[in-house]
Amino acid sequence: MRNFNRDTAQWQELDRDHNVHPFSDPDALGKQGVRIITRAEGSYIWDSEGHKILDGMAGLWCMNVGYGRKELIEAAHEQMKQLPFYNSFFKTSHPPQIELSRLLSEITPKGINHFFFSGSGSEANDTNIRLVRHYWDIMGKPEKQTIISRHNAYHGSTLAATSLGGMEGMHNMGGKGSSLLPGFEHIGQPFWYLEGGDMTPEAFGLKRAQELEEKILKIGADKVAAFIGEPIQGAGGVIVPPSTYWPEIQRICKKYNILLIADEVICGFGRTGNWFGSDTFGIKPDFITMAKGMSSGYIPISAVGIRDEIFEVLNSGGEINHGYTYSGHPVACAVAIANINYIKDHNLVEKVRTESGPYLHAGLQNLMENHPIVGEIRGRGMMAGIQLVKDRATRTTFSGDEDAGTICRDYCFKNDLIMRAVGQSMIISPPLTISKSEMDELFDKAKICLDATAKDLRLM
Ligand code: PXG
Repeated sequence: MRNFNRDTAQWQELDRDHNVHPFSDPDALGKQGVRIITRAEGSYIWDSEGHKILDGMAGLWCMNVGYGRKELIEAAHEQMKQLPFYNSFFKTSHPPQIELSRLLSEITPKGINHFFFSGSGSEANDTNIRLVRHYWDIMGKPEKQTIISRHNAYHGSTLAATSLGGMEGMHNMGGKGSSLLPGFEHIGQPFWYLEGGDMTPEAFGLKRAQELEEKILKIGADKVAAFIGEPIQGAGGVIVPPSTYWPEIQRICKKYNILLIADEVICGFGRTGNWFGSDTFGIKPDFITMAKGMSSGYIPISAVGIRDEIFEVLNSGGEINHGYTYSGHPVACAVAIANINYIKDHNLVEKVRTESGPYLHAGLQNLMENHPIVGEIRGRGMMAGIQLVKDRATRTTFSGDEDAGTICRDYCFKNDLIMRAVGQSMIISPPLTISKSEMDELFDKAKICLDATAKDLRLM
């Protein structure tokens, strides 16, 4: 075992001196000092001070099979010995990539049988943008360029994926709108709890879906290439659309000849209780984006899955001028295969659907029933959001100095629980392998943190 022999203070100092962190204020973080994570096993991580922390976020929504699985580790080791790298550019391929594509075609939604590999969710979404436009060009409609997404959507951090996403703070980095490329439009998100007002969830779901139709008519269907959405918005706050939403989106895409991209980076690989969130919501996508749970985060890999009818067109269109050095990296493919086989061999998808998912949601629901600042529990399978509210009856959230999300997140830190705050929601997305007793621990710790938050805000 490697021994990086330093203490916490030394790590923090070196980190401050040399590391620039994603989505962080470097000065504030440097002053505060980062937490150093040194090892992990199953559903737990350990920090450099020896704290054992329950990882309620599965790393970053990705550690689907849990930490320390020897099947994945050995797959990487064996593949590194046999063929640590070869590209798939120049009329070559290799067994791990071919086997992984075959395996993916078995588990992805029906009709998705071709895959283009890359290293991250952002790169996969860039691939989607390029392939979608290429498709319309081959179809003789090169003016179909615009891609419609949702406000508050997260689809990655490359320039194109930032534009595809709907996060204003990201669009405005570098100056107002300077990180928003032309050719991207956004409609409202189907977030009933905060934005639905007096409407029923069903009526609101329809209304938000129909914003797509309004946008298409405004731009002109002959200019719109695709719509992209996550089956459940993850980073946006675990936003589960009302039941009316996806069927209406599907109808509109079909009516106006718009391609549908399902971003499954978080929802994929069992998290919602099916292999893909598209299965959970009856979505029939033309493209799907996958990453994270594809290798349970053990190694970077992502892919775009392409529907047969679409691939037939791409297949007839000459050269695809797109690719990354690490497209189909053999070690990453070998780990992804071991990961998918682990999920299959341990029946994790079915367990999430019938056992662990219902257990998680029942436990959280129970927590909510007796808690003044919990307004809603949402999610599916191993994905949940706890909406913090000031007043449950009127669905009024905290604002200004009363930042319940940050307060609660800080209590989670102190109580050795990882729960992420998105605005005024607490997010839970544990490994699919989390046991019932570990979930009980999660409920107990969450209650301590919620109680402390409510007391700070004088609501308990
Ligand atoms: N699509 C979705 C739906 C994602 O959640 C990406 C694309 C981009 O993937 P890469 O591999 O390029 O990061 C993501 C990533 C958070 C958080 O704090 C979420 C993500 C990334 C970083 C932070 O919730 N999701």
